Amino acid sequence: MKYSQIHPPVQAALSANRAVVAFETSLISHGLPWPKNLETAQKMETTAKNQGAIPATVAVHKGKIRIGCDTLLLEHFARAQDVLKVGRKDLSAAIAEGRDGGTTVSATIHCAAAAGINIFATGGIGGVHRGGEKSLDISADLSALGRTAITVVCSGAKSILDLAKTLEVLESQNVLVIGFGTDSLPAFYARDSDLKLEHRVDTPEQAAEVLRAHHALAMESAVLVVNPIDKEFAIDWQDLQSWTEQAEMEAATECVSGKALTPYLLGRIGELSEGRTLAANQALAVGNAELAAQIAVALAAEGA
Ligand code: PSU
Ligand code: MN
Repeated sequence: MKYSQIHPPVQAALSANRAVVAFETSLISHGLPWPKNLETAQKMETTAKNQGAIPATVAVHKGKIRIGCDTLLLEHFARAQDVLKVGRKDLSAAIAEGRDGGTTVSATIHCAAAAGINIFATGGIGGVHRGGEKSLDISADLSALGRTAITVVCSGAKSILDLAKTLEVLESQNVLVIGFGTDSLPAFYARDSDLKLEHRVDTPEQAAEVLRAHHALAMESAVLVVNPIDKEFAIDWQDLQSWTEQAEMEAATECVSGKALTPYLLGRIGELSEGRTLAANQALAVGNAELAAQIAVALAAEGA
């Protein structure tokens, strides 16, 4: 295809109706620093393979959408400094300009679903920023989730956000949120928020059952399977709040806004926590890759 290229192992798995899990590249190019970013991307891919699924990391490379990256390309996106943060709306321009782009959740799910992939995993989705009712800084991830039939395995929305408002917008967007082994919304680096969920599953097979119904009903929106971070890596909510408030104040002083805000806050909180949030981000992203692969395998087993 002129605009996109499917990596041969991904194409083979799709043709044979075998399990495939999509991953994003913005997490690599904008979410985590070198070399933690490459290590995380590789661990996500290896973990998916160990569960019997084929990983398909999505990116824009020299103006072409890649569905699946080889090791060299992953390293390129982890090292390069001039990679565009590509949301869904930016895809067409990035292609026409021949750019390299790290795709966010909104762009990745669009490309993955178009290629026939029905599961995607990441760390945490974007959402409504604190004070979003005034700034209107609401991630394009939310509206994209409302109009893309795909399953997203994540640890909720990033803890730098207003999680209650994010959950409200997900509801308005018709996005089903299911707790995996939990009754409340995970808070990214922290295991728990005080926000209760209406739906819960405890096994990949139970999740696959919900997804079969979702597909049979031809739903056009996403299903969010929210998976808490491993206890061993979880960070205390109060610590997170104080780092986040400090990072928010510094962002305001330095006039950081728009696309640059999320990467700035994540980076600054990584420094303030002396790397603990980076280790946590890696652990939760790899945990989500594992669960997504298990669900994909369960779906493929009985034919989605
Ligand atoms: N998950 C992570 N780290 C990240 C992201 C997800 O663990 O950096 C990225 C995703 O690409 C998500 C984006 O779509 O952050 C949200 O950015 P914004 O708030 O600007 O929409
Ligand atoms: Mn934003």
